[in-house]
Amino acid sequence: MKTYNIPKLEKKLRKELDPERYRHSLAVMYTGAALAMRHGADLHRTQVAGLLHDCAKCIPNDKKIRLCEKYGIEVTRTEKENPFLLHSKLGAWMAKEKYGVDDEEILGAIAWHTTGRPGMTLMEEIIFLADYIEPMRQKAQNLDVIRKQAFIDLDRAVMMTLRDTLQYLKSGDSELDENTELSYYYYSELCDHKSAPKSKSAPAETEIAGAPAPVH
Ligand code: DGI
Ligand code: FE
Ligand code: FE
Repeated sequence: MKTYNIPKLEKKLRKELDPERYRHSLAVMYTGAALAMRHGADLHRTQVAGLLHDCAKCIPNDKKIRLCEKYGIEVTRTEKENPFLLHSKLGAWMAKEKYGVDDEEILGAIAWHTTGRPGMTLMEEIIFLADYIEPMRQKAQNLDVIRKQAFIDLDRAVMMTLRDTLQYLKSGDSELDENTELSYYYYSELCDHKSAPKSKSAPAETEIAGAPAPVH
């Protein structure tokens, strides 16, 4: 597996971002690393994804649209009207073309870090959450609960993040990207399913068949 030169990537990224965004990128890299340790994701590749996730963030919005058109990256109507959303897709393209990342899972984690998508990979979920919970984030509600949950049950933490993001977007009258909504439905159903009792309809005999005899 390819090893990336992280200090070299940091040096290049630092020139592309404003100081605050660069600090956030480092924070997402280290928070992603902690989550990777906890949940068994690849530590090195998760750090690369965290470091580069916002590499297109500081490109002016009109240039984001122009670059997407130039490089054949599809721009939806919602993205055209909310061009900041494009920093994820364009970031994945830049990670590949400008930073030499050819790992599909890293590129996916960058591409989906803003809206999420139904059925994210482990690394995608980790970067999606690391971006939301890194220590310098302060504004979102329920951060303390979601931070804790991210180290207990990733799917549930993703669901809570999407739930709160949608609530925030609706309260501010922002246009919803369909991926944010579809992701929430997916994770919400997944969590309902997980917490449902396993075999409610199974007859009692089946459930205790093979169980050790009670000791008297
Ligand atoms: O780039 P960052 O600020 O680090 O974080 P991000 O890429 O997750 O972007 C966060 C913003 O994206 C936050 O203000 C919520 C917004 N967002 C997420 N999903 C949608 C959305 N904005 C709109 N308009 N529609 C969405 O579906
Ligand atoms: Fe972002
Ligand atoms: Fe970010």
